[in-house]
Parts: sequence; structure tokens; C-alpha cells
Amino acid sequence: MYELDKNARIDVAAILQDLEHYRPRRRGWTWREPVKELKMGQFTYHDCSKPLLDSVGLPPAHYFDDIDPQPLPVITTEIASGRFEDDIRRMRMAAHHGADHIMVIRTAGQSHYDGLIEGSPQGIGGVPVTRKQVRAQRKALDMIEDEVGRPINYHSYVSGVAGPDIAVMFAEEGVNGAHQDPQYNVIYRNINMVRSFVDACESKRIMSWANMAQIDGAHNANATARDAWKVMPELMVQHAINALLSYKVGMKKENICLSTVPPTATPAPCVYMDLPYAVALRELFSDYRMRAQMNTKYIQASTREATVTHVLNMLVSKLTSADIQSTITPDEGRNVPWHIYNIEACDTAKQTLVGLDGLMEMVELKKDGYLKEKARELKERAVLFLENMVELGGYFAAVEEGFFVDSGMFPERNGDGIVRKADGGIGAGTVIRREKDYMAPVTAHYGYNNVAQYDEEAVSDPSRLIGGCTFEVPDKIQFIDELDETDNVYLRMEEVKDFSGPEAKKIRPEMEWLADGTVMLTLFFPTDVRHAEAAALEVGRRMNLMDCEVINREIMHRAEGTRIEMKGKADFAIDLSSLVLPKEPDLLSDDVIRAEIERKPMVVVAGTIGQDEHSVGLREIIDIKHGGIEKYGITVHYLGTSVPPEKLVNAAIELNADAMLASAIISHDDIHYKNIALVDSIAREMGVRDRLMFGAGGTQVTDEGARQAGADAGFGRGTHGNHVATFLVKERLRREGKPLDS
Ligand code: Z98
Repeated sequence: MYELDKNARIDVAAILQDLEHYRPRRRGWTWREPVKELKMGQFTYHDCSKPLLDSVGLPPAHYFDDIDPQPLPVITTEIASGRFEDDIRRMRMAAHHGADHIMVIRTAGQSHYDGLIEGSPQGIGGVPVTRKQVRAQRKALDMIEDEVGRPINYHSYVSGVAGPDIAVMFAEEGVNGAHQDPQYNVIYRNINMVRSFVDACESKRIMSWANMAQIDGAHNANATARDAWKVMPELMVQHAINALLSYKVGMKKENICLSTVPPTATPAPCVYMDLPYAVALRELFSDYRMRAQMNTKYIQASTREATVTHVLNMLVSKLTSADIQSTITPDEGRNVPWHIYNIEACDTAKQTLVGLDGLMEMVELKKDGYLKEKARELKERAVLFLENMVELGGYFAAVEEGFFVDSGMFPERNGDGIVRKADGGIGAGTVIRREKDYMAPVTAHYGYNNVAQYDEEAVSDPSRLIGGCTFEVPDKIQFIDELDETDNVYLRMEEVKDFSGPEAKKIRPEMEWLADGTVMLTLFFPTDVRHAEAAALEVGRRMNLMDCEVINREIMHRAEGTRIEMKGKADFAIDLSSLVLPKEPDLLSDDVIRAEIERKPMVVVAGTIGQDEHSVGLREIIDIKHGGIEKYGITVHYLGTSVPPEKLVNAAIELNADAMLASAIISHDDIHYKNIALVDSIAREMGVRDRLMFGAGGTQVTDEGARQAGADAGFGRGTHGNHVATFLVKERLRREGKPLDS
């Protein structure tokens, strides 16, 4: 059986093997495990959750014992590049950065299919959701969650004409969460409303059986409305309709999640507007869960701007609550399908939520004044909206009147809402009354099933009539591997076989799909935006990149300059075995170095030798300000610049030093190595070389060259204090006969 190797790439081909017999190991949604007063490294966290077994921490974590605290909300990432096999690799990366809710976006138009599709075709704007794709991804996620040590919720959409069919398939395959909201069908996909609500009852019943979490579709009104913040009253009505319908159909309230986004964005005074809304929503729906998604309506192609919006949105989440915190990147706007930016967004969520840890122990939202009054006003508007809808004859009648997604803030109306007719839309006229003798011997069915006439006991367990349905007897599930001989995962993987899997021999840059060759460039041009854009494309052409496309442009000044981000494709491949890997820098941790200097103090003399007046490099190595060796407690006697070699040696003797550090920048006529050699020979003549360690550095110095010249180690460009301190500590231990790495 294939098992993940934590140091190797996931083997997607192995995941695909024997899929026919793979069964999900659990059903239902999982929340994170809260830990009270979590102690990690030197810190205590107040609202974090159980840490991961294996993960990638935030960039500065190496200063803090490599801890990776995990906030309390479940963190969502949306992944769907069009090729599910590529997404499996992304899911692993996202999980290691803290995502435990992976939403798979469906390919364009799948809402309009009236049944399941099979196989593994390639998608546009998402992946075609099929049993094979779902099973393969759930199987991979089962392995990935063992690796990170936390359950991962897998999620997609139970919307569209085939909603109930998809719900059944998801329940069978162990999908943990889904969007289900008949209003989404009606308003955004023009699917018949009667059909959508009937389907919703069946779908929700099945989702309840599988204990899946449900997310509603209200956020789509924010994304669609002309002014996203004007639909605030209506959003609460949409949430109410779906939440109560779900509850009445049998869903547990704790599985019903409201999909909410802060309704506006900067330069609007967004927290001032968004916070009262968030408060109102949580007051009205206190029994339900909040899934906070970021506002995408106004997002542009700038990752910086999107990140700030995301952070402001999370401030609102933190000041109120979020059970699930979603992350979305601006990559759709940039035409770069989600990839590394997914991971960045997960890190943004983790960083922000952990950074705001314990906030509510220190601050409190005001219970009077503007916040309270505004929240109340929004709730009143929502109640009025609902009353108005009931007066009109209910939801269907209201939709016929264009009540929803109107650009006025209720009760103001602009008459531009989305209008649908009760007898119109896709699937109209397909709902028929069940015959008296209709019989459905299946589990989790909505409405009557007439099984009593066959077996009284089957009323509460109808599938016993057929020896269990696919929910109880998964072997009854029909698994179809592929239907399309020209569009399937095997063909796609064959095309990139040199690049895929743990044994890949070749490599290419990637942004969208494996080996797509896509690179992204950041460029600045001292000109206006139009010239900058044209210049960027010309640069791409001359760099031999193909299919260049500008994905973001930001004006620094309308005439002085423009920042451009561009993508293009490189068609060459790199042979992994041809790469020359430089020696890994030898580094001990700060704590180990400090402990060693504490055990036995160390004195060093240092200077720039010969007639060399450069001091900056050496000062960087010494000074505490720049992380130099002083910070470990090493005593440094700095002799200055133009220090004659014999003076360095004499000073070392006088000060009873343990080591000499010589800096030599000028390299003309190899003078740097000649001076290093002089230090070594003088020290030998004076009989002190054995007890004096000797390190030499400079921009043109290499380790090999310095050793040949007589030093114990050489340090070139890019050296920091910790490299030199590591050398000093290791060399002393070696000389004491207790080398560290033996
Ligand atoms: C999200 N960022 O996932 P089709 N049902 C609901 C939805 O909100 C969506 C779909 C179905 C968003 C992504 N939402 C957009 C309630 C999509 C998608 O296949 O595209 O119609 O279904 O919250």
C-alpha cells in the first residue's frame, strides 16, 4: 500500500491505483480542538487550537523555536485549477500551512447539468466534480491529515439541477461540507424555484444523514449587488430562509453555517460599516455558525491590497466571531489560477488570527451608542423586508417581483432586483406529485416513501427492503473510471510524466498546472501605465517567454513610473541531475551557540588586514545590531582597518584570545590571500597557531581559497554572524576533541 513519505512529493499515480475499492474512513464535519492556555515555545496562547504534527510555520518562526500555533477557526482554502491531479499537490501544501477546509470549485456550468458526470475531464474555472475526482482527493486528504495530525474537511457544492444526486454521491464518498441554498439556484443560476426548493429538502436530508456542514449562498448577493453594502437587510433574510428551512428539514443547528462577508471595502470606512452588520448578524443568528469569507466584490489584481482587505475582514471576525475563516486570493482577477497565493492567504489568516490572539480579553465592543443603534437599525430593516415578503405572498412571489439583489438599501428600492418566474427557469415543470404507491427504499429520504405496505419495520429503516442502500452497503456503488478516451487524467499525466511524482527527473516552473512553464515577473518602468505595459510585453518577448500577459499594473505616479506584474511561459525543462547544489551553510542554532559560549567564554581579535580600509563587512559580522557574533556573548577586540598581519597575531597573544578574524576585501594581485597566508605564517613562527583559531573573510574570499592560504575557514559574500559563530564553536570543540557532528 502506498504511504506518504514526508520528504518526497506525493505520488498522484499511486493515489489513483485501486480507487474502485477505496472507502472514506469517516463522514461528517470536524471542528478544531480548542486548547486553553496553550503553551508553545516561550508564549501562552488564549484562543488557539491543538497544534499540528508537521507543518510549515510563518517566516519568522525560526526565531521562536519553530513553533506554529494554530488559531481556533477552521481555515478554508479554495482549490480548483481545472486538473484535480494538480490540486492534490496543492492540498498537501495548503494543509501544511494550516488549511483544514478544502473547497473544490466546480467547473463553469456544472450547475446546469441534470445529473452526475463521471471520469476525470479537465475543467475551466474549476474542476468537473465527479465521483472519481472526489474519491481520489478524499483518499489523498486522508493521508495528508495523518501527516499533519488534524482532520481535513473536504467540501464542494450541492447546488444546481443535480443537487440531490450530488448530495448522495458526497454522502457516499465522505465529503464533509457543502454549499446548499436553493436561493442560489434561483437567483444566480436561473434554476426553477419550485424544483430548487424541493431538491433542497432532499439534499439537506442527505447532508444531515452524513453530518455534513452546510454553507449558504448569501455572500453571492454581496458579490452581485451594485453596491455590496446596500443588501445588508436582504442578506439577513436570505440567511434566515435557508437556515430555518435546513433546521426544519432536520439539520443540526451546529452544522448550519451562515456565509457572511463584510459588506464593504476600503476606501470606504469599512470597519465602521461592516462591524455593526457583523454584530447584528451574530445577535440574530446566535444558534448558528459563522463562516466568514472575505469580500471579493471589490478585489483588484493587487495581492497587497487583497491582503489588507483580508486582514481588515479578519479584524471584524475577531471582534465578533468566525467558526470558519475563509481565504480567497485575487488570482482570479489576475488570471493566475489559485496556487502559491492560496498558501499565502492561509498564512495571512494564520498570522492575523494568531497575532490577534486574546484580543477580546482586553477589549470590549460598546453596548451603547453608534454600534448598538446601527446594528438595531439593520435588524429592523431585515424584519421589515421579511414582513413585506410575507405580505406579498411569500418568497416565490417576492422573487417574481424582483425583491432580491435590488440596489436600494431596504426599504428604499431601485426596481433593479433580479426577477425570476415561479414557472420559469431551468427544470421548470419537472416537479410532479408523488403517486400514492410511490416507493423509495432508501436512507435519508425527504417526505413519504410508502414502505409500510411491504414491511412495517421498514418505515424507520426503508433500505432494509433491499438489504441496505449504497449508504449502508458501499459495494453497491457503481464506480465508473473513465468515459472519455480523449479527456482523462491518465492522458494528462502521460504528457507530463517526466515531471511528475517522487521520482521526477525534470522540472519546470509552474503556476497553474504541473510543468506548465509559467513564470511571473515583477517589473518597474519609469513611464506611464500604457507604455509600461507595452514595454513589459516586449521584455517578455526578448526573454523568449511565450503567451505573455500583464496581470497587474499599479501606478506609482502617472508619469514617473508603473509597477507591472506579468506572466509568461518558458518552454525549457531543467534536468534535476544537472543542477549544482552549493554546500549547505553550516549553522548551529542560536541557543546552542549561546550555551557553548556560556560554558566557556571566548575572546576574539578582529581587523581588516593589510592596507585595506574596508570596515563594513567585518562590522556586520561583529556588531550585535546586525546579528553579529557579539550577540552570543563572544568578547570581540576590534583592531580597526589596515591592521598589519603581525599586529593581529600580537594582539591575539596579548589579549589571550581564542581566535583571530581577518577581513580582506581588496583582491588585486591576490593580496587578500597573501595577507591571510602572512597571518598564518607569523602565528606559526611565534608558536601560537595551534592555540589560535583563524577565520578569514571578504567578498572575494572563498572557504577553499582561505584554507589553502592557511586559515581554518573562509567566509565569502552573504556571510552572517551566525555562520562565523558556528565555525568558532565547532572548531573549538573539534580542537578539544569533542566534535559536534561526529
Ligand atoms: C464560495 N467563494 O464558495 P456553481 N452554491 C453556492 C455558492 O456560493 C457557489 C456555488 C454553489 C465562493 C465561491 N460560490 C463562489 C451557495 C459558489 C457554486 O457550480 O458555480 O453554480 O456552484 O463561497
